[in-house]
Amino acid sequence: MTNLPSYLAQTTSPQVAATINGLAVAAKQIAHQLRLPDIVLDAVAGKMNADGDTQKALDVIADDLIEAALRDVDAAIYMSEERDDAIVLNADGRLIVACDPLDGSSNIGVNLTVGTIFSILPGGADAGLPGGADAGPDALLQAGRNQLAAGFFLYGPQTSLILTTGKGAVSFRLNAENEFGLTNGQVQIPADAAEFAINASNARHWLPPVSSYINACLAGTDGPRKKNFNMRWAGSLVADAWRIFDRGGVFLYPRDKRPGYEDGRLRLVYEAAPIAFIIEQAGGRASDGVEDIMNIIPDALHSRVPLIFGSKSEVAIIEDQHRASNDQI
Ligand code: FDP
Repeated sequence: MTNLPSYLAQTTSPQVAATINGLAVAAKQIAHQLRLPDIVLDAVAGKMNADGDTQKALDVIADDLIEAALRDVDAAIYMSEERDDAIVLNADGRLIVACDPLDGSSNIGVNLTVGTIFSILPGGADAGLPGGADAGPDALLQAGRNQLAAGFFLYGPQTSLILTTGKGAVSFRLNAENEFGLTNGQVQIPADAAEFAINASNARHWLPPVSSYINACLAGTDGPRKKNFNMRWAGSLVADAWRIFDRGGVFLYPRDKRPGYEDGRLRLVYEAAPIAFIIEQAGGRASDGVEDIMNIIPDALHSRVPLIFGSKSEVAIIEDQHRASNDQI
């Protein structure tokens, strides 16, 4: 069976391969930490992260393990949900790595699936950008379209990885030899779907394009879509995304009328952009309702963005609702 290092050797540069192999080492350590028999899963670290979320002890452990793994490879800069600012790892490094070290961690106390999302961007002279300690906003705040690779590790009943190096999307599973082995052929998202994922408790705050899309789904065979839809919401982006990669569907975390949710909840650099790259490579789409997520240049490291992704035809219908609405996002 093809393992992760041999897949990477065939599909990407030695620097990107070494970085993903380094992240895989950190992911195995994180998976191990999560399974320690005496771990208190929802222990709080006592701090707020850059986004104002309460940091769990495991958020900090995951972040530290990733930083340590990246120091061993050719990464120039590390950006993390758990840190206010980017940190320079290697002044001569050529890559920028952005991570959500433990996505879904507000679910961790109830033993639900969490994961590590990563995005690898060009940095340093190779990209015609100032690297290392001189990296400025132009180097750090790049559109997702510039990504060299992206993926996420899933810590669920199995430890898995879904990955793109720009040559399609593939998945791996941690096997009995503690190696990530390639599972299937290319991951392909079905173009059509009849399953949606949204936090429906926010329905009263939604804007018209989202309300009309969801209402049409809820109306089932009696409504304009003339088919029944199922709903699933894990509340952990990585778990919801994995399901969509596996069997199709659409995910929405839209902007809404609540103060602080004008741009939704999810972060562009280390959540939406990497998911968008994998989705596109798997034949799906990711949009903020109007614009392709991959084309959006972040204003800041922790910028939020409305995120709608999944099966192509459903994302197209939601974009049509936005175009038809006077309440553009
Ligand atoms: P979490 O804060 O637990 O890390 O990344 C943010 C996130 O979870 C996503 O994984 C998840 O989809 C979303 O928040 C859930 O937000 P709501 O609680 O507002 O539904």
